[in-house]
Amino acid sequence: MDQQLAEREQASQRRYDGRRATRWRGAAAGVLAALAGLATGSVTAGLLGTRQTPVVAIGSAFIDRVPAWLKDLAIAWFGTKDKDVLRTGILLVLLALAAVGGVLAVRRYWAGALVVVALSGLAIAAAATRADTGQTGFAPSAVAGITALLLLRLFSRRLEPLIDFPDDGVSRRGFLQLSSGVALGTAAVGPLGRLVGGNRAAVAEAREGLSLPKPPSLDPPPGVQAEGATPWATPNEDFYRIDTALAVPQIMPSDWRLRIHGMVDKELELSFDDLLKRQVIHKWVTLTCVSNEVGGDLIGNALWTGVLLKDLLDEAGPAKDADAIQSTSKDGFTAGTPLSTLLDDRQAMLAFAMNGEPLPVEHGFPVRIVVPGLYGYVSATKWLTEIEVTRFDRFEAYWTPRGWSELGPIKLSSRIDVPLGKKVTAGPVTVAGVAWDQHVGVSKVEVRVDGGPWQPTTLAADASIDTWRQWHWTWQASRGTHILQVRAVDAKGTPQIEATAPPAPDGSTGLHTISVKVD
Ligand SMILES: Nc1nc2c(c(=O)[nH]1)N[C@H]1C(S)=C(S)[C@@H](COP(=O)(O)O)O[C@H]1N2
Ligand SMILES: [Mo]
Repeated sequence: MDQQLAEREQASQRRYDGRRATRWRGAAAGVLAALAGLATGSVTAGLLGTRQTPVVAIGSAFIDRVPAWLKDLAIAWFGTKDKDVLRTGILLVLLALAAVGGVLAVRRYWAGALVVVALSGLAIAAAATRADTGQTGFAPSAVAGITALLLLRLFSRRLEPLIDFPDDGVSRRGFLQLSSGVALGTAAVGPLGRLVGGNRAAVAEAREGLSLPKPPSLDPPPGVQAEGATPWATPNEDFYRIDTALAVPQIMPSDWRLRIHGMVDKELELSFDDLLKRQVIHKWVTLTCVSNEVGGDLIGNALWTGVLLKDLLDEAGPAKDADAIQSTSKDGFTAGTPLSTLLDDRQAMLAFAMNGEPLPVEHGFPVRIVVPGLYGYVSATKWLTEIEVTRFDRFEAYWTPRGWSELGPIKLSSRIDVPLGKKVTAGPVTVAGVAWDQHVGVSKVEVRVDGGPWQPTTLAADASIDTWRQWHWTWQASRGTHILQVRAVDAKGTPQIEATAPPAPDGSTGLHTISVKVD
């Protein structure tokens, strides 16, 4: 009787020890499985070129949903570190829940697995419901979840025997081996990911973590949108992209340096933080590519945030006989820009944000040049690393020996956006579009039908002479196929060049002409 009791007592004591022994091991297993999952998730993000690591996905969803007052409070408390705090917070909560999942998984694998499925499901849902993540945004979180599930299974197999036999050396050693294996593997995955995926994930995360000075408003100025025309402000994801970079340069903001040198009194070297400490401006500027064909879409309008190049150049003190800068990108691209366009009132800038977001990596992250009035190839250097103050007779920029003009002021041009390729029925039809002559301005836009008389259109409000201007006109359309044409006049009264010219060497000319079938 007594012996039975003692045996039972012993057994229950052993189970108690077993539970204790497996509890902290289970928690460690959960944390290790989660860290390994986050690591494979990051590598997946790097390979796919998405910035949606699981933590970023959850963080972005959180930021989207959090009330404004809480955001303000976070910024008041943590300043520009608010996003670091948020990411650390999310990581800690994830790891704490993973620890709970690990403890549960020792005795009931499915219960721990449920925790993992719930957490990765949350991240997958967060990534999948965001507009800007593309098709692959969910994948890093899915890979993270699968990694964690598999590892948790291995861990729970090793830990199960310890419940009944807490002193079993073989099981203990097995757990230790598996833990150190997983820890080593996790530590190795990061550098491996950078090797195969470039620095993409790290740069994407750094970009996501930046808190930059925000423009007072992202809304277009009142009255600039003409009914039916292209959106006046071009969203970042729709902004045209032109560059010679086979692989987009990946620059960590913390590594970025800009050297301003050459024909100057004082050489300057700036870090990204140095730039942020300077006076910041926000300015709508319409960027245009010299390769844009008549009627083409290599043009976009964005709200740029950055610092005035004039301020920096004044500090460096250009020599009297300098007439140009040669700007250089991380990938070796160069542009030659007249010094005068950087020192006059047009507010040429070093931009680090676009439409209120850090520059997208493909648009020059972390810093690019924006000069109103000049085509991109002579001014808008992305992934900027160097500015040399010099003279045009001392260098040739990237495109000059390749058949393009040394100087590239944007040409006055106009475009019909509607009714392009749309079904049109006889009666009143809205005809609308854009016209641009950056840093000169547009004063008039006219359209004509079938070579008839030029008709005045209604111009939308002008935000500034550095942006495109929208126009619209109501056409009393009759049945049949018709030819529509548009032309603009600049703010000085000079009409658009009607003769057709190709983009090379200094920008296309000619009238945008479309054919419309009216039923
Ligand atoms: N580093 C780098 N910057 C560059 C280029 C390039 O090839 N490399 N192309 C220029 C050209 S031709 C244009 S039109 C603009 C386009 O800028 P976007 O891609 O942001 O629209 O970037 C300019 N900056
Ligand atoms: Mo361009």
